Amino acid sequence: MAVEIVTVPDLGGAESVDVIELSLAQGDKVAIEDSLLVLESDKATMDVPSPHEGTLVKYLVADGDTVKVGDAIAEIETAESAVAVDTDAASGPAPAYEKSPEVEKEVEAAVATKTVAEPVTEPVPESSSEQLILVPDIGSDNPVDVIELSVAVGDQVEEGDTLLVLESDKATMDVPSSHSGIVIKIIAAEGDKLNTGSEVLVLEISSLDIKSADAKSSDTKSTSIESTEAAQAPEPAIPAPASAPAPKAAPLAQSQPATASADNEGKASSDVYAGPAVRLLARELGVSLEKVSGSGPRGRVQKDDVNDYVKSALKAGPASATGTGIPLVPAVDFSQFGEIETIAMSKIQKLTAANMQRNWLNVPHVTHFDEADITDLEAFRKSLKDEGEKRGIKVTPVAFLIKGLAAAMQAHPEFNRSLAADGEHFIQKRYCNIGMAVDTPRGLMVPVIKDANEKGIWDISADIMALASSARDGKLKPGDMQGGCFTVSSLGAIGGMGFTPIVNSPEVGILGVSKSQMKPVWNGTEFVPRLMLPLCLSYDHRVINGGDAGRFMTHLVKSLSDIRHLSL
Ligand code: CAO
Repeated sequence: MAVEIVTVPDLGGAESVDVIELSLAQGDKVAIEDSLLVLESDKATMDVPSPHEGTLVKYLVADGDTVKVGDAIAEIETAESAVAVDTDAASGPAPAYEKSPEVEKEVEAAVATKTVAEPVTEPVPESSSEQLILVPDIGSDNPVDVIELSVAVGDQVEEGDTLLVLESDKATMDVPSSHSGIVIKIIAAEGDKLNTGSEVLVLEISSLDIKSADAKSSDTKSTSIESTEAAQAPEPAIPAPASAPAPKAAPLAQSQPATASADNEGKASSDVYAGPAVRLLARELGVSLEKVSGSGPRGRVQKDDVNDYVKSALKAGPASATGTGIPLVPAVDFSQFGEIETIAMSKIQKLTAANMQRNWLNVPHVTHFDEADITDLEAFRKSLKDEGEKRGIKVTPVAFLIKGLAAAMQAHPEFNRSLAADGEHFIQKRYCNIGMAVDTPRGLMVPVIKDANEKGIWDISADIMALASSARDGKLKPGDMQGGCFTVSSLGAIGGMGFTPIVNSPEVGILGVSKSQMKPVWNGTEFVPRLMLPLCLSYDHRVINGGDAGRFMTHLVKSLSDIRHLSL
């Protein structure tokens, strides 16, 4: 083993530059050409590639330091046999230069001045010609993948603008335009494999552009290494680690995390001021760079900015993490319309809000409506009043609903399932616990009646009373609210004709119950007054089909209409 000192390579004329990014951490494995750090002068940024393969022992500089050619920047532990590569631009991997927006402006200004000073003294006839753009020398015979097309037909491109991004198994590179003009035809497509000399696209260029490009080319060669190199050769970026192919993540662009950028909004990704290493990271994470706020000098997007963007996108919840692209509701200052008071939500209200949103967004709901004739059930329930008083138990219609639900779930086991987290299996439950929504002053709570299928009306009624009272007194234990298979939400004592309850996922169904009413019902020969109970069954359509729901509801309605079925 040996320790090699890496020094600052030729800076293309710059005397001293700032260290603006340390790309690795102490102890990281380094391959030849991996970016070690990013330097920035007042004209350009560049990645410094490693000339050695090994392990990063330590950096000898820190973020923000100013360094010059030959300064020691890092120690790399290498195997004795490892071959060192000279970082000098002539023989080693070229540092990846990237023009800052200021440099681009300077170059444009220089070209404009030149154009006015020299060729435009003679009027140039306005004509246009087509220019076929080819892939420049990519330094290898192996084809490389087109991973990003940065322009579209009709776009006006300036010389040096990125046309497309190529990726080999070792590196990504931006292919800049060698001319200014309008894109009239795109030949290469994303996913294509291209070689040096492959056709990329066709530009329509005016004679003015040709002249100015020529003038710029001859002039800037001597004055600005960065700009001419960038315009005429592909811009090598940070080499991708050999073992880590760039995964194509789903774009996070639709989400709106807290760090959504104001300064880069509306720009094309290729116009955002960022280095090749950062572009690679953004591509790997599926982040659109124009959404990221740059915290570096002059708004340069850094790796940390991309990582922070992803963290904040994940923190923003399902709308961002799942890429649903749901636009946020704008904040409104209601005080402009009248007097207001801001009231803090209770913990339960906040939890309920989060659960409802999660379930509403994740579960494809359908609600099935029906009515049960509970005239006889109600007569029977009332007949239990005296005995109930002796037992200290009040029997309400909800006890029969829970009993009926448990029986229907036994007969239709698909209602006692959950979708497995992998989305490819059902979990069939052999137990039958039924949750009951309870309206409390602090918010909605759902205690669970355990083994409802094994209990009679008295036991279920006793459970309802005990759990509802604990919920209202804030005395429920965590275990009282766990293990539910299905939920019942009764608004019968309050009113209403029907509603669409939200499935309490990962349960697959919820039964909403509204207020029973006497209605005239046709019995085949005449209308008779019957007590009808409105039932609303919401179900997860990934697990339950409409036919299943219809059969389940019919079973439930039948057993509530004639409770003798519950004893079968
Ligand atoms: N139709 C007509 N009357 C009904 C009824 C119905 N569907 N269900 C219950 N009732 C009547 C009962 O007959 C009883 O009246 P009597 O005292 O005259 O017999 C009275 O309402 C009992 O109401 P209750 O609320 O005290 O008891 P319950 O067993 O009916 O309900 C519970 C218990 C915990 C479900 C209920 O109190 C509750 O909190 N419901 C709200 C659920 C909720 O908020 N759901 C929405 C969730 S999503 O936002």
